[in-house]
Amino acid sequence: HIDKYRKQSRVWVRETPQVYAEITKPYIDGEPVARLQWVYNILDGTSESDRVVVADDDEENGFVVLPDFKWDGVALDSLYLVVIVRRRDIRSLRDLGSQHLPLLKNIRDKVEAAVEKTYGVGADQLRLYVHYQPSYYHFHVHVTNINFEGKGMLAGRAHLLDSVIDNIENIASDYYQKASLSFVLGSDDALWPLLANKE
Ligand code: M7G
Repeated sequence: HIDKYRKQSRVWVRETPQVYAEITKPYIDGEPVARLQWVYNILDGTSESDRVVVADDDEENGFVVLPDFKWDGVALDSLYLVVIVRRRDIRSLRDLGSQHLPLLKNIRDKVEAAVEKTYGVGADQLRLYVHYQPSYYHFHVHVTNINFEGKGMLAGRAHLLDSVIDNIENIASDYYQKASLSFVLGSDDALWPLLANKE
């Protein structure tokens, strides 16, 4: 976490589907499963079970919502929750297709309703988005108050859940397999030696 905010060299990377297939995907597939242990502990209920805001137990379309580490749990203006999906086969935005629309819409509908009920913050006060690249390759959605502004929502990293749903539903079901996705890469990132200064 500290590494992320340290001064480091940064480059803009445009990841074509070919670069994803040849470089990024093999890297993701080779990541040690142990990096996701904290996620599995939350899904199994062995950690943070007392902090769960709302959970849906459906194996395909279910998820667990809890306060993100980045939130103090008190100041609603900086409300920050993380939605972790139950299924373990979606590594990132790149894997999403029309078969996941029920999951994505389920998250949008139920999380908005639960946040209103639990915190009194309405759906029109929330920003729901996913990161590409994320730090952890198990699909999750960030939920923040629109008044909260942080590096995590900069263009080139944050993809709005509304737009993700719309792109898949109305543009192409394989939108995220065909798109070139651009992001900033830092020299401390594990992908740096693989993706920086290519071409
Ligand atoms: P990300 O987009 O993969 O990476 O989001 P980022 O950290 O660069 O934004 C993962 C999110 O999960 C971040 O918002 C983290 O703060 C949050 N997070 C990470 N861990 C290890 C935990 C945890 O153990 N518990 C909770 N509640 N949140 C975590």
